[in-house]
Amino acid sequence: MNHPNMGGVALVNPPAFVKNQKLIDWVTEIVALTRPKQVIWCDGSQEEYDRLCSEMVAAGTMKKLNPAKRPNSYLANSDPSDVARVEDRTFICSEKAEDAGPTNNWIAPVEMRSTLHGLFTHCMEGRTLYVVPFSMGPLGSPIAHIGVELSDSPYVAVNMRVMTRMGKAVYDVLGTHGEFVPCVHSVGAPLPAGKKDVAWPCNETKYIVHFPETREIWSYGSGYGGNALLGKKCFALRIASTMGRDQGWLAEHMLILGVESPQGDKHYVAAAFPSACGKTNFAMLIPPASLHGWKVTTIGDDIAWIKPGADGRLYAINPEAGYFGVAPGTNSTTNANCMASLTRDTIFTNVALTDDGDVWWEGLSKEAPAHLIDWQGKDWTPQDAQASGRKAAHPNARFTVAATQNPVLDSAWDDPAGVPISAFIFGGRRSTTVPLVTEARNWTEGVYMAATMGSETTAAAAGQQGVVRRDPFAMLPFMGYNMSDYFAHWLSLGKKLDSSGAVLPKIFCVNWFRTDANGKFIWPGFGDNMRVLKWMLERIDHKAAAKENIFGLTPTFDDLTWDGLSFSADQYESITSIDHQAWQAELSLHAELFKKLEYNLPPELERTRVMLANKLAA
Ligand code: SAT
Ligand code: MN
Repeated sequence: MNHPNMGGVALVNPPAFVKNQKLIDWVTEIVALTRPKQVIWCDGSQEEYDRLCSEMVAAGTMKKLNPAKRPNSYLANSDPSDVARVEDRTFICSEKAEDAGPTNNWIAPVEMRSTLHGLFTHCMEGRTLYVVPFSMGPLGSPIAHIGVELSDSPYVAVNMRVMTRMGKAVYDVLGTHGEFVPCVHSVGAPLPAGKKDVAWPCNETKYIVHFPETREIWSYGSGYGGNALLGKKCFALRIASTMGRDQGWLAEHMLILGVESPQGDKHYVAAAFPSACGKTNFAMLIPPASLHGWKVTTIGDDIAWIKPGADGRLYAINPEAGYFGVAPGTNSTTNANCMASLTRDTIFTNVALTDDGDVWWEGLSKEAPAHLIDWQGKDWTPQDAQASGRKAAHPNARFTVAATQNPVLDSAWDDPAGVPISAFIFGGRRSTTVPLVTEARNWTEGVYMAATMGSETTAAAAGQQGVVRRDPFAMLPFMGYNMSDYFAHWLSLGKKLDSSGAVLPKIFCVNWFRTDANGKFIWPGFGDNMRVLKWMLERIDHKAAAKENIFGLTPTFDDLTWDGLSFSADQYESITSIDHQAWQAELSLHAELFKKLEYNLPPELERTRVMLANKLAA
């Protein structure tokens, strides 16, 4: 093979502001392995962002949208084979298989290192290696952690600038001896001299690899989302969860929102839902006009890092600085704050292009435009769609946008100390069985609810959609260690806080997604979820009633506020009823899960299951 760099390896050339020798040595080593044609040390400036975007426009990776419609915004279309996270290609390579546990793919580190060595050898040939320094969390905050991603994808570099605190200031925080999590990413598409590039390079072979003990991330073959923006799921969840286990904190797949009552009482809650179940919408919720005076503000929409404070309360930060949200279904009714965030300076991926140079996706407007270029670059009309069912936007199409563009961003979103959490909410997408809302009677019961959560799969991950799978804590695809050890970590944190005399956050379980006989959602959701949130806050402040049921505490119809919504007691019954047969089946699925997670499963959880089964049988 003819390597353009055969005669010599590209110059690493660190700029003067990079003073961390370990970083320079590591970049030198990866450059020698992957053989890029050049190295660019990103400074995170607007000038750099604009330049990389222009280069991608010239290369056909992105289109610039009409500046009169959507200033400084771009549309990228990925390869049709590279549109979502690849869970079956995601690996946790701990020394021992049992430390990855039965929910993760495990390969021994020595074996994986040798595979990666083969894959990464000369894999960046003909491409630029971008050094992308980023901070997860406010720069210099004691809760924040630094990562450096080496990527041959300019799309990754610009997305990381939006999604994290990225750039020169990170090198300053790193100083000469600061620690960082090394993240190596390649699209796996070397470009030997004379070979023409494609718009979205990637490789059929994909590996998303984590070494939890040495805190390293290696990603190969994909340029999309969580596979490639390594600060997000790979670092902020999989690696950070293991850091949290070792250091006594939590890294969770949770949005964080602030909610203020008309009297000015403010609480923060953190809510876990699987991917593409509406976390971004919930985090930016606009309360119905009939509930005037209630206000919701956003801290984060996807990930929370949570640490016990000196006062015994749990404090949360959003380690990210932007949103990588699902576009389809987003509109000014479902999420007006989101729509307001997307008016400029946004990167869209896999949505459709309108004839006047703007974007469109299913659900943006009732009527689709008469003609579009779909996410695969093909002509699209509503008539074609009707005949073939072909979508204009991919169901996992995304927007990347800075948090600072969110009109309801909470004033404490960037506070290095974090915000105190009053409640945790866990929710899955279940068309049957699980009621609208249940409050756990105690911490253990709450952990049980979270651990046994099920959800119907979505387009956020490659694979079959709409099948119920157990997704404990909405962390199934994001756990960096053994799931049972993680349950134990939650239980022991609760015990520790409780014995310190602290008031533990309440735990609730919700389901917005029950459907009627025609498969239509019964609960209006979106802004009306405020009705449930309001009840939760009143529970926290001892102002609302609840009724004991088999699984926990639930509001009766009269405990919720119905002003401005016509929703009957019968409808309420249809989303809160407990079907004994369905729950017997549900509990046997919990038993199946516990069987799978038997190794190190905390005995409290099985005890709770037996207690619930007995109540159900009584
Ligand atoms: O692709 S991402 O992992 O970033 C989005 C998601 O699945 O939540
Ligand atoms: Mn997510």
